Amino acid sequence: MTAATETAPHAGAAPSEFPAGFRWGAATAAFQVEGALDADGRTPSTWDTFTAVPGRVHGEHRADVAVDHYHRYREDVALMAELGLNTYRFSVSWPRVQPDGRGPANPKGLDFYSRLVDELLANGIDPMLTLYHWDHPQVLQDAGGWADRDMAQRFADYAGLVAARLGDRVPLWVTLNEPWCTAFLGHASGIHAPGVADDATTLAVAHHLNLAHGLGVQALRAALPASAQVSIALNPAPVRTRGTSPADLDAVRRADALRNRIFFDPLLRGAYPADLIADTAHVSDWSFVRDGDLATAAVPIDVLGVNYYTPLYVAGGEGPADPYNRWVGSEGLVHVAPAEGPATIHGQVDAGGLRELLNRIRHDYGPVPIMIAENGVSYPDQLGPDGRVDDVGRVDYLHAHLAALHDAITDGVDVRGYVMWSLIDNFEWVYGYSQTFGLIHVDRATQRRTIKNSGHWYRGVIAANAIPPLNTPAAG
Ligand code: GCO
Repeated sequence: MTAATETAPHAGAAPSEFPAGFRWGAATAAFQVEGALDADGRTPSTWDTFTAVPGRVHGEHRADVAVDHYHRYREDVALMAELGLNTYRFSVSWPRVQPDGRGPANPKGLDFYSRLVDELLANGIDPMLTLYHWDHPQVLQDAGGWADRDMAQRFADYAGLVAARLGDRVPLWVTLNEPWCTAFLGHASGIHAPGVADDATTLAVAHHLNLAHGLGVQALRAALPASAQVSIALNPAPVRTRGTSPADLDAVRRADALRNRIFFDPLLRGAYPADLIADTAHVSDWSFVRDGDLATAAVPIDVLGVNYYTPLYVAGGEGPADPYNRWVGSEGLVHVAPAEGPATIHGQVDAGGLRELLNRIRHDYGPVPIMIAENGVSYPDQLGPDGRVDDVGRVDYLHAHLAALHDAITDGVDVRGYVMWSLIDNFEWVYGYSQTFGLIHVDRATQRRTIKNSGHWYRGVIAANAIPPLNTPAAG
């Protein structure tokens, strides 16, 4: 992995301009914002089931209301327009559209997304539709879920139904959101739905997701106009070590294979990394990979979505069990907490890691166009007595990461847009509502929305298509 990690100073007097036509957006996900879990024919998802088990979610919070986006979407689109977004990334709830996980679509389920798309377009905002953001129908989980190869075809069929209804108006499509989380958090550590903890299953799930992505792209291409852009949103991370021993350096290689190359390589090169196969040979013989699968997984995409939060620090040797990173088949590999710098639930704040990551992708996988499909931070935001949310920490975070992104573009990386996570405070999975990532604050008791100072700052960036010098104080 190459590329500088320090962000070139943007302390000059001139703003740093982004390319013409650069996309500026914000993101949400169905289960995190919609609520209305039993409205209009929706059936339970695997996350409905997972979060219903006591002890799994902070404060026993539930997503049955979330931020009521299902009913308040017009108000939320108006706020997106006030922010000046030209792109809104949202996900479709599979069990809303296909309650039985197979068979014909539920018209009322699709109707909601059709209304949302029309509201976005009426406000000059391009829809960026994620087909799968972890909430597949429970009925499919009962049939084996992603551990079962058939799930890949179920996903492709579902993709075709959504594209048939919305493909005339949605220009940007994302097949899967963060398959690493589905595979490793959902099936290795088990701290995400469906709560499985089995190394061999994790590897099969990762492959079935890669296969599903490829079959999904084919289904989308069959239904969409040629102008549509198809992508996937991965959550890679720069992998680092502070150690110098051979074990430390080998820990970087192994963690990079399990976090990054297990998806980069099949999707962008049509093959799994040989070292990954070797490292995990005692866990699985990888016989779940069948002839033709990798050619399917590697079908061309138009854009690679990158969700970036933080680098990953590892070391060789033994260490405490790490609930977040279960290193499948890699005993003697430990995730270490970063020693310095401000840390959040996602780890160390490190804007230079974004530049490093994007240069690595370009260096190792070529000039694939990139969209930042998620980047953001949770801080404990408070509504002040003046009715404003002075989230200066989030402004600093966004400013530093946009400066790093600008540097990566200057380095030659083809970046087409930036989608901030998140538009609005929402249900943060096992953290419930305890973590707030939004540009928009939500009063949980009243559902009242308030644009935070970071939202006002972001609106200025979008209007100028540029970031101010880093030494410019955030407007209060
Ligand atoms: C993820 C998911 C989002 C999270 C966000 C903040 O990256 O984990 O895509 O659903 O809410 O990243 O953790």
